[in-house]
Amino acid sequence: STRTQLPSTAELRDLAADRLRRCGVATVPEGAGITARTPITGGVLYRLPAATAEQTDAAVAAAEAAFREWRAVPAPQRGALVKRFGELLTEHRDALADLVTVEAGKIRSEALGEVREMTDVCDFAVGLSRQLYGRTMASERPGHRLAETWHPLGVTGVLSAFNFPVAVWSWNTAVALVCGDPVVWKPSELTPLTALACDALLARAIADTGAPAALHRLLLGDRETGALLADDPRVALLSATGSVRMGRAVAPRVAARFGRCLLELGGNNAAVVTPSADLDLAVRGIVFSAAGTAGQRCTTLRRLIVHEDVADRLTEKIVHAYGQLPVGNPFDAATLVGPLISPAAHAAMAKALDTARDDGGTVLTGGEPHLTDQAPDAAYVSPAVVRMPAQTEVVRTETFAPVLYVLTYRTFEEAVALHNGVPQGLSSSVFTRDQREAERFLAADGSDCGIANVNIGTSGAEIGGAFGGEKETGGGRESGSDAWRAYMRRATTTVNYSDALPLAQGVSFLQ
Ligand code: UN1
Repeated sequence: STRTQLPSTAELRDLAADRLRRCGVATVPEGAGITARTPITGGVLYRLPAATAEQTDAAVAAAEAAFREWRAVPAPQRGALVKRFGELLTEHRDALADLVTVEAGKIRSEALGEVREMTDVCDFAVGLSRQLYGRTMASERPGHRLAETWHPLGVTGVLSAFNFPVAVWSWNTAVALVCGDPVVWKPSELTPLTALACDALLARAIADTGAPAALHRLLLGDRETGALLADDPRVALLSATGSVRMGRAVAPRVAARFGRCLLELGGNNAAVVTPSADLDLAVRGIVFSAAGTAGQRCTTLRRLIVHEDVADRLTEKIVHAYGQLPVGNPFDAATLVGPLISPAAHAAMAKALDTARDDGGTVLTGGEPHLTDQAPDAAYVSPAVVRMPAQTEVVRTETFAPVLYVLTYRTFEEAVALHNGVPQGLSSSVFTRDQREAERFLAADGSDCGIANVNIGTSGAEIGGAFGGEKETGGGRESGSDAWRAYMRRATTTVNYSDALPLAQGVSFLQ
């Protein structure tokens, strides 16, 4: 169904201006390089300046200078900054969530969830600030101590995507700051306003705690700004979230100077549904993961691999559930599917559906545009489910839109082979009540993804685990567990407290 009443671009601009002010952005800078639009109407909210090469250089230089100070501040004191930042995020939760809805088109509950993800990672990072543990190892030599210490790494560059305009930046930033690293952030060109709000809130936390002002620098820029950060040897770590294409452009440049990259690229996530699965529970998990966020999460469920005995029953239930999804104004409490980010995203979806049909697929539901009269520059569309005869090229490709391809299998081996038979390796699920199947899916020769779930969907991970994936997803891990290690350097230390000088490996020299 379609929600009919959309706010006007002018109303959304006023709302954005008010929420920006509340977050501490008194005036939005004016320029020509970056266009802030709202996907709710497709209209232009602001035109902002893009960072020049000189400004990018100055931002990195300032962050580098801040690093020299910050690395010597004890980690628990660094945690105090992140604690303050988390408080400010909680205070400004509603304003920030509104900006996420205006700029990324997320429904209210998901926008609030994204801000919650930010405060969660702040809590995590504050705890981490007292737990940046190294190991001590048993030395093979008498009177020797062998240990490792983790030190701050240096300036962390963050390139982030439109679909999680604030949370992914915060995973990187909260952890980098407690690890002793300043951050230079280039957000997506599509989401400059949420970035201004985050930058202002963090600047306030920095001022409130007396930390160096240049611990955070925001660069509103384009691909060229990203390339400058990739090439800059002062950027010790470049954490990049986005498309595989972006990763291919950035990673070799960082590698050429032996810099460190943390890549979080495309996903093509699948769920295997076995005959023993609780189908009603599976449907809820599947629909949230496939149609939630209008299919624009890197963890979105894009492929369903269903046992042939339950395929018809399951797809019928899914198609029924899709029929109940209200598409429309994301500020409307009843809406579950907001707009796609742009008409280009809609065009990519339509093209994928055409290709799927050419490949012998049947579109069971979805693909219809909505609200085209009211908002011709926006892209509202019903999420689609497509039954496919085989895992063709289009199924193996990540289209950043709500298209769920359904494939069937006969044996569990076949299901796992189909599951792993794509270039991406981010998130995965199995729905089953058979413990053997669940464990086989999680085993070394099961799912090849960085995230493997049982009886929940592929999206909506908690921040406590390490987030990321294998193959073309890029191999990086962010947020929880020991992902912090990517933001630090390890020093291995041997101390001789004896009056002898035994050499390792029993080597004898000048003895
Ligand atoms: C992303 O889409 O880039 O697991 C991140 C999830 C969220 C993060 C998604 N916690 O779906």
